[in-house]
Amino acid sequence: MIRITAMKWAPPFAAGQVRDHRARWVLREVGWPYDVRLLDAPAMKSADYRREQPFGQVPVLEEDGRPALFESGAMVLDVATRAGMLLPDDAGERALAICWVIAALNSIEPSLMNVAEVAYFMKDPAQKAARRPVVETAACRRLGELQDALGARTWIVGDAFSVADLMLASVLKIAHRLDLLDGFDALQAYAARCWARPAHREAIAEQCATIDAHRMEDMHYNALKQSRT
Ligand SMILES: N[C@@H](CCC(=O)N[C@@H](CS)C(=O)NCC(=O)O)C(=O)O
Repeated sequence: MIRITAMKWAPPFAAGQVRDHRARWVLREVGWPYDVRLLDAPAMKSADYRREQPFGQVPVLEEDGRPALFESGAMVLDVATRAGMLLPDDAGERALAICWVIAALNSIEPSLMNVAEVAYFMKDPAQKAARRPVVETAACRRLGELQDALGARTWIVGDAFSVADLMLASVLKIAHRLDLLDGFDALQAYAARCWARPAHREAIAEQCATIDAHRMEDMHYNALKQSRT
């Protein structure tokens, strides 16, 4: 049985966005059952867990007899490849779909995370006001470039939903939560198409139900702070 690792709780801005939704989504797309292991903060930063996830983060995807995978992009590609689903049949298109998974994570997500960092974590109002327009301009440039690349197509590569669409739509959730998709009508329609898939809706509902069932105290952040002092 496949097991993925997630956090017991996440703050409201992250509910439905924590990256284990990518593993849940792809597994539901291909119809493979899985268990979920829930961790608190000290467990995520423990030496034992770091042997599976060197950065002390979620998600991890484990299966008997295979090494634990610790990058959501790797999980999505691994599951799709092994299932023989969610990747175009044509070799060239398949290579391009993989290219778009990497682009989502490497060329688009970082610019959106820069905005998220300001919106959710920067405390000083003056610093926040000065930085937000800078990072927002850069992020919107990337979104515009993605929209141009998508053009009038339904899916980013080929004529069917693929892992490339899954990962792009996952990354676009960050932009949506930050109200950055306003004005990008084609991207919004594209993302909505992907988010409407039953596998995505179920994955998000499952993650949110876990978060709702826990409280911040269940993460034991204080115990982690104390162990670091
Ligand atoms: N590149 C990694 C990023 C994983 C990541 O950022 N995980 C976040 C949750 S979405 C996390 O574990 N944050 C808690 C922490 O860093 O302590 C992936 O795509 O799997």
